[in-house]
Amino acid sequence: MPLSLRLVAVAAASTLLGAVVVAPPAAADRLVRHDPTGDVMYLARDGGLIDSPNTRDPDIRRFVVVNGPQAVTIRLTYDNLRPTNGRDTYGRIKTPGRKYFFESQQREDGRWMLAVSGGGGCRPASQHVDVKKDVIELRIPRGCLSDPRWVQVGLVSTGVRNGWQNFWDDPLRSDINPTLGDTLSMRVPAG
Ligand SMILES: [Ca+2]
Ligand SMILES: [Ca+2]
Repeated sequence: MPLSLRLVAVAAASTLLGAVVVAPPAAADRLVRHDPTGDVMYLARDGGLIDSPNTRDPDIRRFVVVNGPQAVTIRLTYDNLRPTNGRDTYGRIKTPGRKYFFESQQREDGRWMLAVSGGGGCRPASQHVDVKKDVIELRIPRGCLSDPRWVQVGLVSTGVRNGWQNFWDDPLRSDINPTLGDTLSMRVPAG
């Protein structure tokens, strides 16, 4: 399915007046992508792929990128963000001049870690995890990304079992590409 900028169109029709109200489009500095649930795939060690629709923990259902005035924010809404024995979400951010890599990990001890590389270190990057809302939000200050005019973001969410990233979901595809980061979003311009 091709990517598209989110167009917020809320129409309301009155049974009395027959009026239709359409909200203005969403801000141009963001990408909102809805991904199906039940599209997790199992990646076997021999490279084989098998549908795994009942594996919920790495299943992303909404993917938002905001190229905001202070930071680039990546907001991921999962189908079920309950604690697991291992979860790893990683990908890359492409800007006009560089590529950066990031990894958000829930370790076996339950702690959440975020690492951003490729920019000479990025300690101010942070993440907020809201398990009740099934949301992980990564916030990467613009200074870490050389104040990008636009960004493209690609990532995969994986469920880890026995030290192996068995279960995969890519919020930009209904299948997966086992080659990390090959699926990039469209450009999201700075707001
Ligand atoms: Ca999904
Ligand atoms: Ca998907």
